[in-house]
Amino acid sequence: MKLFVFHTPELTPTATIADCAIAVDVLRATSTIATALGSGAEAVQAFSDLDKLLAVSETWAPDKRIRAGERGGSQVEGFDFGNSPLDCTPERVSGRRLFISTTNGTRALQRIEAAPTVLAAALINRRAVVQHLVQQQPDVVWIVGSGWEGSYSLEDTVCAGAIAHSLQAELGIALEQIAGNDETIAAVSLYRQWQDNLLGLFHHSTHGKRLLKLGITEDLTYCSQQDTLDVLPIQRELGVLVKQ
Ligand code: 3SL
Repeated sequence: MKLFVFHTPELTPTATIADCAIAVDVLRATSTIATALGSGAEAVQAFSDLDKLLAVSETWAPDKRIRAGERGGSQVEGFDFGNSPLDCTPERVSGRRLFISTTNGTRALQRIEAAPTVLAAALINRRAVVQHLVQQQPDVVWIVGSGWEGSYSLEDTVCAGAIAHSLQAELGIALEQIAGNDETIAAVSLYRQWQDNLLGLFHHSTHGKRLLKLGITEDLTYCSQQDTLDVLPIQRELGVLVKQ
């Protein structure tokens, strides 16, 4: 198995595709997706375009759908949810489909949607993702950070590093044996430096600071936890993720 980390969708190769591609948007799209599925959502359908989301979700019964829209960290007017994982309680999402569009995370998912296996990872469900990789042993794995509008983000890179670090330990091999690019080594170094203070790292990150300015503090704490959710979001059909 070879693991490649790409910091943003824009830096992800276009001429090839991985056997397994993993989208990461720790703050907060993939944390929200994993939480919604853990709370019993029927599925999560991701869109980069808000109008498309509205048109597709319109064909669903209102009591079977939730529309989540985020831009710039804030909830889009007229949508049921923004992008807070804490909104995704069993009472609110169970048995419903979450139609979601966010600034960067849903774009990352769209960028890798052609891969034979597409997963969504965050720190909270890291173990479930690593277990899947250990069991399935795909040859080429991409971890694609969502970043922020084309820029690098610390929180997505540290999550990529958390996955690589744990995978290497589970397989009992040296990092150099699975690292496919320098970004993978750098991501693991970042994780090893911050693994005991991930919330502290979020306080240094541009997007963490953006969310804190908006008064979004509890989400940061929630998203900084590791391995708290045994949920593997996996793409079942284009753009539609279910819990495996
Ligand atoms: O960029 C994204 O996709 C979002 O996760 C950003 S936010 O955390 O909802 O502001």
